Amino acid sequence: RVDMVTLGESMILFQSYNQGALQYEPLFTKSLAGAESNVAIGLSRLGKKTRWVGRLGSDPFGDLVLTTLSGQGVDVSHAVRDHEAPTAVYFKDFKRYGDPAVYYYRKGSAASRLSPEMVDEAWLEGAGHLHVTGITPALGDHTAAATRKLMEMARKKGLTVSFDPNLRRKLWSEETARETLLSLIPLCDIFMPGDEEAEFLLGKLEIEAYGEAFLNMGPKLVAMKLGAEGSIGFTEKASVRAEPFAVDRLIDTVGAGDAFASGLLSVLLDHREKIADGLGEAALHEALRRANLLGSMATQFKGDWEGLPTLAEVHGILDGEKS
Ligand code: KDG
Repeated sequence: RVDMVTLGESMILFQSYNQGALQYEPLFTKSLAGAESNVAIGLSRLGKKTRWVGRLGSDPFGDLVLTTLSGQGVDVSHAVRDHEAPTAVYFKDFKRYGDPAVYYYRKGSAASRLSPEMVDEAWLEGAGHLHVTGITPALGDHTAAATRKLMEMARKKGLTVSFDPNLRRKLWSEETARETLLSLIPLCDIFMPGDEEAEFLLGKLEIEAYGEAFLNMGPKLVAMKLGAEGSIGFTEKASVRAEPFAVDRLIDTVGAGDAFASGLLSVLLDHREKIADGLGEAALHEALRRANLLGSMATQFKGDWEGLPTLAEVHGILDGEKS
């Protein structure tokens, strides 16, 4: 049994060793990145069985993606190797104040060649939940169509589906991004935008109005990330706010949203059958708190996922709070 399956592009990430300006840094560390595989790793550390599906080049970087993910307990048996296109790479630049800048080298990558005909029902075999992001549809019309097909397939097979818009402005035009992301919302049960993404999609509204508007599009649960304000969850029955966790040393914000998704799903997947009828307030609050905790932990370590906790660590922190 697989708790969650996800589809996306995973890349090799190069980060400057000294966290200096990219152009002058002589040393780089090499790791794995990719929003969806970040979520798979996060959930796996929290004790869930996860599967990552994606296309990789037949190159050493593709090998590294597979060995890293399987080392983190993620099932990669459905990953596909492309013999003509490479695994993508990307660089993080820590020079700027605030969020690191990212530079992608991913045009024409193996993952960007995903098309609807390649989508395979076997990817969902034995799985209860599918998680997708707005990054895969940003790679091209054919990857958008493939994402849509997999979401529809999952729903038909009775899986629950979560969708994080992960808006990456560098990858596509504003109009295509808005139109495509909005068109995928009705295909998910759990929608998890950030406040800036909500504004991008619907214009400036009160936070509560975003919740109502997204619920009206079809999802049963909307979990909104509010940055330093924590998060808020909406269902037909309730709206619940969860306080943020302090960030003592802000190092790297990239991956925080994926950490949030892992924390949230780690609780929601234990209540999967209740999502359709509206999850209770206590479970929703627990999911949001854990999501906030993971989001804050991710920002305090270099790398997208290296700072993510195990379930024992989460219990240690959250139980410590109560005593
Ligand atoms: O959410 C983190 C991702 O942005 C990062 O891992 C790289 O998947 C990535 C992307 O496309 O930006």
